[in-house]
Amino acid sequence: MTNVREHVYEPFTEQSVLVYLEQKGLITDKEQVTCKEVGDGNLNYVFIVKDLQTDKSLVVKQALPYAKVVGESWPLSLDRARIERQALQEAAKYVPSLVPEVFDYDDDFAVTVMEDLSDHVILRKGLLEGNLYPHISAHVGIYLAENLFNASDEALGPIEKKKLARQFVNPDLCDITEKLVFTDPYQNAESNSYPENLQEAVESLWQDDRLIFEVAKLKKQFLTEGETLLHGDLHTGSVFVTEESTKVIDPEFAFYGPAGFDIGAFIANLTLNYIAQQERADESKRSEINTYLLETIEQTWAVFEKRYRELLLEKGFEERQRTGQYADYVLEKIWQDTLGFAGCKTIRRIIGLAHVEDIDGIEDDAGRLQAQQRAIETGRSLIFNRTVWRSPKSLTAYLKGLAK
Ligand code: SR1
Ligand code: MG
Repeated sequence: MTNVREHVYEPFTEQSVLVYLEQKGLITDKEQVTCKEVGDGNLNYVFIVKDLQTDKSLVVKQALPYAKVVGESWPLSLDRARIERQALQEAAKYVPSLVPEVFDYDDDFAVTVMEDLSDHVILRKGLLEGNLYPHISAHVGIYLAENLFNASDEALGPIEKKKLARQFVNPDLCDITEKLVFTDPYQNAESNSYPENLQEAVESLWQDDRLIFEVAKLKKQFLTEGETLLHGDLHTGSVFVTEESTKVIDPEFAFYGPAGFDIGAFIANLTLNYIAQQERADESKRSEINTYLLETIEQTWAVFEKRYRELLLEKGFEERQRTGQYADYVLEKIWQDTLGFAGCKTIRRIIGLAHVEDIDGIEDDAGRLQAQQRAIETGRSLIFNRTVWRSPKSLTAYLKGLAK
């Protein structure tokens, strides 16, 4: 290939991405670089391009016009690349050290060129290898507080907030979440994916009218409550880590929604990891891992709550929003939503289309089934107890009861 047609989208190959980068002046000689497609996500291509002489590298992420995990039968708007890039740029205003730097982009090609984080590992993988990252709760707590506050009505005022919100209308990606998180796991849907030996537990969930009603309420919140700009898919696969550094990646699901959705997603994935570790971790390490995960859940909320309160009291748009009483009111709602959404996010990873390695990778059949059943039950408890469990201690006390 000698040329890439300007403004005409085409999915890149390891060869054509170099032609594109050369045309854009982002590399000087395509013969002097290596390129590898490494995307293992559900939706996009990710190329790592490395200059052989300087050893400098960058990432080229390109959206595909369909969901890679399903195939061309599930078309998806390419506009999500713009949304992801703008969400990264928004986050960089408040927490530049916690997101990858965007070097360049091209909306016609649905491409973002950004910092290569190959020296980091995906948090989910790191946790599954038994590694403990001491700064995760401090970093993710701050990421959540800064982003969720700074895009809200209380930070921006209603006019600027609406101007920002209209850039983040993301129907295709919201549709994925609406279906895969809030709808399909609660009915006999074609997209569901679970083992036969879970059929009884799944059917009992489908018959649980009280649960179905609570999830319908949470879905309505997701559909209608445009409180702030969300990451939209903040699981442990969307966080890159080293011992010292944390980078939150992949905000292609970004949209204006209820703040608790992001916090709930993160806590749900720590919860899934905790449940899985009871079956996976070496007995000699399990107690240390358990303590770490429970502390990380508690501390993520504590750091988020403290920083969010400070921001609201200091920068609230109206004087009456800069009071302890108002902060208590806002944070209580976010906490209840966090638990409810965490419950939905836990259940979807067992019954729905997209699973997590934490649970699916448990080798022992009986152990895996036990973890799947526990995850469903924990999800149910999170949803039902969202107004009863007043702090993370209630959740971690529940999880302690599942420890081996
Ligand atoms: C069709 S995409 C499946 C899932 O992958 C993403 O990470 C989101 O969680 C989505 O629901
Ligand atoms: Mg993703």
